[in-house]
This record gives sequence, structure tokens and C-alpha cells, in this order.
Amino acid sequence: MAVSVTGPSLTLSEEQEMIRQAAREFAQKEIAPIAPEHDESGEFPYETVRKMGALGFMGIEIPEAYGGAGMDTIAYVLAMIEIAKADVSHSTIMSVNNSLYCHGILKFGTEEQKQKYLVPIASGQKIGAYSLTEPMSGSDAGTMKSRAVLSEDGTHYIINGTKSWVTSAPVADFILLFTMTDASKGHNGITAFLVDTTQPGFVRGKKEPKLGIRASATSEIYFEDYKAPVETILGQVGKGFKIAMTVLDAGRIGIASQALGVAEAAYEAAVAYAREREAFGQPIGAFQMTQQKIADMKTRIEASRLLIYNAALAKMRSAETGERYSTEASMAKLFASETAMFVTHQAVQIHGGMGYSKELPLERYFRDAKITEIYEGTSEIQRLVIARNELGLR
Ligand code: COS
Repeated sequence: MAVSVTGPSLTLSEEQEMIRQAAREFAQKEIAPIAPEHDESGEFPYETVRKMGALGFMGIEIPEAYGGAGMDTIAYVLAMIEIAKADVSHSTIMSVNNSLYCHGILKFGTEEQKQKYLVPIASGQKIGAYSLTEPMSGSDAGTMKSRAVLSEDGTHYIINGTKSWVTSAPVADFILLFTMTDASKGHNGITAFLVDTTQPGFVRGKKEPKLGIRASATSEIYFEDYKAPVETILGQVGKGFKIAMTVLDAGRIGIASQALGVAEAAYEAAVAYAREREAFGQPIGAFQMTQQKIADMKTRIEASRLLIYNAALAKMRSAETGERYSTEASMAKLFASETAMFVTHQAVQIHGGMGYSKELPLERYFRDAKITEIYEGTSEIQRLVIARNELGLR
């Protein structure tokens, strides 16, 4: 008997159904089999990431004219769920490329910047990253220490400082960087730059050894008198914080989707195991304690899906109205990431000793799920965003 993981909550278009199928087939055939060895070795999966680019998964919402697949946010979340279901690391690389990098350039970039910095990344020939966090500035993103100083002739900025926890930094060709051009102005002193990682003054730090998403490469980066031409400013000087936040709203929908993907993978494994595994003369699924777990897992998964679709639709409407969808994105990320932790935890428990063994992917799902409650804004930050918006405190 098949496990139903997609409720009739949204009628998909032919195009959306197609990308879901394509992502599912690719993920199950090419990503799932290599995920355990990349988790073990921590090696970046260049080959499958290149193929994801060829399939259009690295710039799903970017118009074809700029190298993307020209699809909508629902298509993006469907593909993300499928990729994450096979491997969260792959979906992390995909999410940063799509929403934290490409989305920002499409929204705020000039035509020239789009040609140079968007086309190669959206088409998957090159890899993009996003860099906001610093060693002493994570959740409190407005307090960064890195600095960009305008040259005397006004042609470029000299950037110095350290950024940390930069997803894909060890492999990125271009990075969307947020740094301070006028510290006296606080949030309004932050500016976004498009950084070319082949230029002098850009230095990569050591790769972070991580609990999960081990095939997605993360590192610190250092700017040592990096020369950023004024043409590489994204948007306007001093508008970087708002760009960073706008882009994170989009990113959070991607993270919610990857959380749902890993939750689905763990849930399907748990249901199959509960049907097969016997104890005290009957399948463990016949025990009410197991049934309670299954019911709660399934309910939270489907609620996550609805919140994700809701956020995706809000983002699509926002393209017309300009209205923010921060609350919808934060609710989706908050609920889906906590669901991913809940479901992977319960799935390990249902599997007992086997859930703890590296012979099955459950322990990897459990480790990978944790990051979704942390990056692109912790659960605490999502609650803060939702509550502030509801209370009119922004
Ligand atoms: N879209 C557009 N503008 C936004 C925004 C959003 N989602 N969120 C905030 N802003 C604007 C505000 O409207 C405000 O503008 P004005 O100065 O014109 O009023 C400005 O940005 C400052 O906002 P605020 O005062 O709310 O900033 P805070 O310092 O209080 O920080 C939070 C707000 C905590 C929400 C923000 O710092 C945040 O999201 N932190 C988490 C960062 C994160 O996710 N890091 C992970 C990076 S990726 S691993």
C-alpha cells in the first residue's frame, strides 16, 4: 500500500506537476544513492549539482532570458521538497543558489548585473552564495563589524572583515555580500555588493565540520583589502539591510520546503517499518503508542505543506502588489522546521536501534533536519518576526 504524502490541497498545473516528477525521478535515481557516502566524506557533490543546473533546478523562478527555468514559486517548492527528500545537502545548495542569490539579483540588480552575475548562476554553470552573518553577528544581523570604505577617487570600495557560516562559500563563484559602508547609520549603513571570488583580497577559510548537511560546503570568508568597483553594488548604498531581509523572506520558503522534504522521507520510512516490524506477535503499527506518533507526524507534515503553499502563493502575489510576505514565510519555516525535527525524531524512535544505525538513513535525516531550525533565521527569530508583524511593532 502506498503512503499518501500529498493531500489535495492545491491543484497543480501541468508544468508544476512536470517539475515535481522530474525532480522526484532525478532525486531518487541520482541523489539518494550517493547521499550516504557524501554525508560520510563531506565531499561536495559537484557532479549532481552540475546536473541539477542542466535540469533547470538552480534557477527555477528566474526567467529563461536570464538563464533560469521561468517557473513559479509553487514549482520551486515542489522541486525543493523532492530534492530534500533524497538529500538535504543537495537541497541546501539549491536553495541558496535559487532564493538567497538569484532572487536578490533578479529583484534588485541592473540589467548589466543580471547579465554578468545572474545568467551563469541561474543556469547552473556557476555557483552563488549569500553572506550576511559574522562571528559576532548572527540573529542580530544589523550589528556587523566588516567595513567597506569608498576610495578617494570614488570608483570602488575597499572591503575588510570576516564573514562566517557562508553556505557554498568553498565553491562559490559569486557571493552576495552585506557589509557596512557607514557604521554611524546602523541598519541604514549596510550595503550589498556582488563579490567575485576570483579577485584578490577574497580569502576562503577552512570548511566547517558540521553535525548534518555535511555535503553542503560551509566556511568563513575573509576580506583583505578586497576592491569592489561601485558597479558591483546591488541596489543602493545603505539599502543592504532591507535587501538582506527581503531575500531572506524568499529563502525561508526554500528552507521550509527542504524541512518538509526530509520530514516526508523520515515519515515514509517510519510507516513502512511500522507495518513490517513485529513485536509481541503483531506489527508495531498495531500499537496505539506507534499510531499516535504516526498520526501526529502526518498531521504536522500536511499542516507544513499548507503553510508552505500559503507562503509561496503570498510571494507570487507580492510580485504584483509589492506587499511583504514575511509573516507567511516565517510561519512556514517555523512550523516546517520544527515538524522536521519532530518527525525525524519520532521516525528514529519507531525504528529503535535501527534508527540509530548508519545502515539506514534515519540518523542522517535526524542530523540534517536540525539545521532547518537554525539557518536563515532561528525558530526564535521566526517567532519574533511573526509576533512583531502581528503586533505592529516594526
Ligand atoms: N523586508 C523588508 N524590510 C525589512 C524586513 C523584511 N523582511 N524586515 C525588516 N525590514 C526593515 C524594517 O522595516 C526596518 O526599516 P526602517 O528602518 O525603514 O523602519 C529595517 O529593516 C530594520 O528592521 P528592524 O528594526 O526590524 O531590524 P532588527 O535589527 O530589529 O532585526 C530581525 C530584525 C531580527 C528580524 C533581523 O535582524 C533578522 O531577520 N535576523 C536574522 C538574520 C538571519 O536570518 N540570519 C541568517 C542568515 S542566513 S544563514
